[in-house]
Amino acid sequence: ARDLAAALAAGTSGGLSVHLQPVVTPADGEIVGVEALVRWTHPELGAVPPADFVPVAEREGLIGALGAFVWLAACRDARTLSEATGRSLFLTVNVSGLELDDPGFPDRVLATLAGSGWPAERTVVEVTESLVEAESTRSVHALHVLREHGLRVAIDDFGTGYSALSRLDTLPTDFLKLDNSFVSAITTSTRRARLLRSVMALADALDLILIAEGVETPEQARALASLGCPLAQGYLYGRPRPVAELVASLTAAD
Ligand code: G
Ligand code: G
Ligand code: MN
Ligand code: NA
Repeated sequence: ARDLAAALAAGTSGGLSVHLQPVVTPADGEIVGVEALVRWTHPELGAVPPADFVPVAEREGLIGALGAFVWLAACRDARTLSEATGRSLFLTVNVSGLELDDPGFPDRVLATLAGSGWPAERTVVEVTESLVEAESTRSVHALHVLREHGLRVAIDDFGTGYSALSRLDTLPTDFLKLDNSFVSAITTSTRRARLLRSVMALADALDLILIAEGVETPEQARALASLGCPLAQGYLYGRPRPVAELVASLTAAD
């Protein structure tokens, strides 16, 4: 925890960084957006997964500082990538429940967007339903405020035990991100493929855009494309990488 506090105080030189993973249209693999994913390389431990240090940041009251670092780096890197590729990409940023519940959160995000010149209209806040405390009207209010300013909201990890259909009705939402674990079996199970078709119908009915996560094989990509899944993400299209690497690979391909 002390190391994380020091790293946050030092920012990039403390081993923290943000990687970007492409979000694509599955039929052609064209990049249309990126998800920002935080990374921390500890001087002795090496790479520490966010699943390990994000909870520590939450417990130690460091989540605000971590979020501030991520938002600034993500906006800056997304702008670099958009300018280098000439594409009008969107950016999604993961937000923890505690961060969202902080009364200053919407204003801080809006200030970061304004300061970095990254448009609110191309910004998506990723939340997991479980983290938007059912009783926290403040968290829900924060999402409404951000949407009034042009941002959009994605429900992350949809299809896992943490998501509830009832919340789809009450949360202000624009995207559904279908969890990795759900996509893995679509080509080997007809029932799973049918289930996916139903989830797509559900998304359509609620005017939500579906993003299938964890696409690793061409077969999965074909299955998603043939079902008309609008957006996808996964190692097949690109791993989370530093912006410089992504710029290099995207501009070399043109
Ligand atoms: O990239 P992956 O292992 O590496 O991410 C693991 C988990 O960490 C995911 O559930 C993701 O939502 C979360 N995560 C990644 N980056 C961030 C971030 O910047 N902020 C928060 N709060 N969570 C993040
Ligand atoms: O924010 P979220 O909980 O959705 O985090 C997504 C996680 O999935 C991150 O840890 C990211 O690095 C990881 N990931 C992204 N693409 C793939 C993939 O194709 N396969 C697997 N197994 N994991 C992936
Ligand atoms: Mn996510
Ligand atoms: Na997910």
